[in-house]
Amino acid sequence: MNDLILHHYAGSPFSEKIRLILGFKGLAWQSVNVPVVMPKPDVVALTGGYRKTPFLQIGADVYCDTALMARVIDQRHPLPPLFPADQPLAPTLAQWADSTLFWTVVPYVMQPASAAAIFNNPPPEMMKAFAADRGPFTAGMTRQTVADATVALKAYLARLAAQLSDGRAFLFGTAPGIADFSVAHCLWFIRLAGPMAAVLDAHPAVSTWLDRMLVFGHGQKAKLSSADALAIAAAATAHAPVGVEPGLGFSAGTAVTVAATDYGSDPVAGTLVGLSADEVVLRRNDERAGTVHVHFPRLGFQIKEQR
Ligand SMILES: N[C@@H](CCC(=O)N[C@@H](CS)C(=O)NCC(=O)O)C(=O)O
Repeated sequence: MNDLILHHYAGSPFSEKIRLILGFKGLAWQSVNVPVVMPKPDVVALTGGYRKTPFLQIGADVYCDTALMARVIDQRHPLPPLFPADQPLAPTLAQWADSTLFWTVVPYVMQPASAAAIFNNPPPEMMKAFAADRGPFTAGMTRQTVADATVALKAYLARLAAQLSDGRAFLFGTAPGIADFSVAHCLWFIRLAGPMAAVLDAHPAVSTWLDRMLVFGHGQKAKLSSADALAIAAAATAHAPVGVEPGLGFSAGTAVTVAATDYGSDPVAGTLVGLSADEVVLRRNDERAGTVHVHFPRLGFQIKEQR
């Protein structure tokens, strides 16, 4: 059994991004189901307060944000490559998809007709609880109206169709890369949206490309309880090697907080043990999870000294 533990839930687009990457790599992994709304006590025990979905656990190392998780999976399982050398701009297109495209798809998909399909005709209290949870989660963000999002989505789909119009199999050519997975999870979410999914029909090349992406599947998953995942962290005797590189503004051993700069910005407090251009790593102790190293991408996260 692989030591990769994905904490996720079925309806989460960013989780689908990682599930498809695990399928692309043909990996076996352990699957912990997390709650869709707060409270999430077993999540917070591992992450220290980061509540976004998904996150990846390997022993007592916890990796937050799919941008970092994708790199970690690719480093441990390099073939087939997720970051082909001939796709230097793919991570930047992925970053656009994970932010702009995702936050265009969300308001489009959360219209009443499609929300009913996604949540399987939810009772009104459930939608109220969901809205009450996500309000503070995205406080401070300017959310697109449905009218804005519909226009933008159509423009983006037309651009994607133009990119695929020479008959290429994937966005940057014959092999898929990180950009394909980041765009795919957004469009997968539209596919769940019942009648509103018809927006994809205008672009058969995009639909065919999405089918090609979804064929990668999810690899081999085995269920794991969150209690067992916590026990695995507590029993681990080592962490992935890390170090604080000089010249990046912070020294090893400093008490810091790390928080996402876009939304879901709950700060995680700990001792700085790792820092590079790619990641920031905190050591923290939890009663149940033991000594955990929590890893974040450096891009899109703010580090502050604790006062
Ligand atoms: N930048 C993050 C975004 C993750 C994200 O926004 N996930 C959504 C679910 S798809 C989320 O956290 N929703 C709130 C929640 O699950 O509590 C990543 O790449 O992992």
